[in-house]
Amino acid sequence: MSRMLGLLLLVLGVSATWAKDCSIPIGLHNYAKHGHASQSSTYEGSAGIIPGAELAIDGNDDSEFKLGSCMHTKLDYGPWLTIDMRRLIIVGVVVLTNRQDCCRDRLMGAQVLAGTSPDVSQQKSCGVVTDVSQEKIPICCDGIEARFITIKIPERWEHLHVCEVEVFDFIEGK
Ligand SMILES: [Ca+2]
Repeated sequence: MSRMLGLLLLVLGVSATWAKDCSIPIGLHNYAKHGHASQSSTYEGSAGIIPGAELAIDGNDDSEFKLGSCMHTKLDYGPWLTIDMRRLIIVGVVVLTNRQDCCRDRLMGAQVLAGTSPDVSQQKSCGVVTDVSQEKIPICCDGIEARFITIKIPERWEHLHVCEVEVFDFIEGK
């Protein structure tokens, strides 16, 4: 292999790595914050908190339930949260802030979907939550065109709770 070819492959390899970068963006516009959110049901809250879907996009990422910034469904089969960003974007990364005061394992296996239709069956999968060890969980969408983002726990009875969902667009070369 010539040195030039090796260098070219190295550059291509680095570019491919960048294209799959799912790190949490800093200082970019969060498209979820200006949207509308709905959820499969609303938990009959405690401490006077009604944990509606809007708390997932209120711009507040406090991760203790009692602080009133987390959405929370009832015990549903396949609970879901959908965010309408009210505009089409090319989605790069969706960042979930998981609840930290209790029950962080409930988010394991949650699917993050994105699409142009509010119909979840028409949305494409960005990825699945496989690690709940960190408060903030980035899921890479890698360029799916979408107006709607859904977080759904498939095929089990579960409470879904997320304290913030942030959606960032895809930056070519990042
Ligand atoms: Ca919140």
